[in-house]
Amino acid sequence: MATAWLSLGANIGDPPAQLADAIRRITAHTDVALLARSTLLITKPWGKTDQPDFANLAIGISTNLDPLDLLAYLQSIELAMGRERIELWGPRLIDIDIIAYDRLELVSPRLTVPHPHAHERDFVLDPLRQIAPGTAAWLIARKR
Ligand code: A4P
Ligand code: MG
Repeated sequence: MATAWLSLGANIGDPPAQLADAIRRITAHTDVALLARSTLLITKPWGKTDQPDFANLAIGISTNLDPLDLLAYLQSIELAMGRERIELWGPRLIDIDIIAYDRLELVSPRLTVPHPHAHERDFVLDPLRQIAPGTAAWLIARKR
């Protein structure tokens, strides 16, 4: 069993409802169990600033899926929920990123963990600190 930390975000449609729906879908998998869930935070857009505020939260899961199978499962949920990839860092119905998968360090064409921007994004770190302060500290320390 691995522990994975996921960051969820949305800024169009009904963000709180979409985040709740995404968590339901993620934990519906027989190989995924919910360990922890942060509160929902309203955050200013990072990267591309001329777009609506985001709703963000973090969850921790325990899973038997390997990292690439987990990514594929999360992407299938994004697609099922109507996510369209229009613009980098642009508005989205739902975005699900793998922030960390145990202490694995992996750079591959489809997946990089820890997430390459996690350590510099408060919208990722603030919710994560609520449920996994050690992992949040590790993300920052490994970039020093
Ligand atoms: N990929 C590689 N590593 C990972 C990982 N650890 N987790 C690949 C998830 N995906 C990973 O992502 C592009 C590709 O990254 C995927 O196909 C996957 O193979 P994407 O979700 O398709 O594209 P994207 O989300 O538009 O781009 P990107 O760079 O992932 O955007 P981000 O980084 O997700 O940023 N501001 C606030 N306040 N809150 C937000 O939630 N989100 C973004 C999006 C920008 N600004 C924000 C927020
Ligand atoms: Mg993404």
